[in-house]
Amino acid sequence: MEMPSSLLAICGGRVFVENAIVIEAPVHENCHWNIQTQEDRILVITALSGNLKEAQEFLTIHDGSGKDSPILIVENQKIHERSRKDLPEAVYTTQSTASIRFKKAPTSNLQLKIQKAVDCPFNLGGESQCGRVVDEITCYCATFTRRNHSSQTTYCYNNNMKLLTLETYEKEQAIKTAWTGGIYFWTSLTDAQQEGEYIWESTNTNLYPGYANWSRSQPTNVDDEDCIVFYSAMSGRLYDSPCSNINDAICQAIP
Ligand SMILES: *[C@@H]1O[C@H](CO)[C@@H](O)[C@H](O)[C@H]1NC(C)=O
Ligand SMILES: *[C@@H]1O[C@H](CO)[C@@H](O)[C@H](O)[C@H]1NC(C)=O
Ligand SMILES: [Ca+2]
Ligand SMILES: [Ca+2]
Repeated sequence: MEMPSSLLAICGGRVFVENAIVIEAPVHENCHWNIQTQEDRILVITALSGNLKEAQEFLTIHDGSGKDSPILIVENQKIHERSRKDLPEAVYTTQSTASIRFKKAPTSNLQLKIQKAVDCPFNLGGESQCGRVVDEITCYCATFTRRNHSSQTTYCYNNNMKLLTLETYEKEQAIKTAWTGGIYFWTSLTDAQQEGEYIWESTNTNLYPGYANWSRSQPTNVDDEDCIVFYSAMSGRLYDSPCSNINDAICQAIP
């Protein structure tokens, strides 16, 4: 992950957020920041040092950069049902721009971290659950309608997401913690192109030499098993399986 560039004690201005920036609270009053990220992404604001709720005494965060853009408040932020409970307090915009207006200079050290994030949908219907299950910038949705691998790929795509990738132990654990209980979820891992050459289709990356946590004696490739499910239980791991099997799935959106 790229280190956020830090804007030290500058009084306001225009900034484009490639991935993340850090704003140090200004020492002057009336500092005004206009912040923008990629058009189809949103912004998430957290406090690196200091407390975001208390910071509302010194500044207002606006959804958009217009003069009349509404003020965003920590308390009013929607919490996605499956989100991690240990994520920092955050404010999300609904669009790619935000503005921050300091009414007065904070009395103690305050650093705001502003990151590019993806929107997390609430409206996928009763058969699905979404949340910030890994970190504050990504979004994951589980669908509990069982479909074959290609239909689940399409389902994710139709909702502006992609089928799951599991590139690290930490991510695997976070997914497991969010949706435990022995559920088979389709992932985007497949060796359909060439037997034994596993590719995370959603990111077009080879499985090897990356993190690969197969269940014991998997992959087996009996009956042409070219799609991979993740068994979500505390001891759960990967199994290869026929692509025509029907399973639940997890979709992901990554900024
Ligand atoms: C694979 O997953 C199991 C079950 O969560 C875990 O105990 C094990 O440490 C993981 N393996 C690796 C190589 O991380
Ligand atoms: C997957 O399911 C869809 C919809 O039911 C069906 O049209 C398609 O043929 C299936 N594909 C495979 C590989 O089973
Ligand atoms: Ca195979
Ligand atoms: Ca198998």
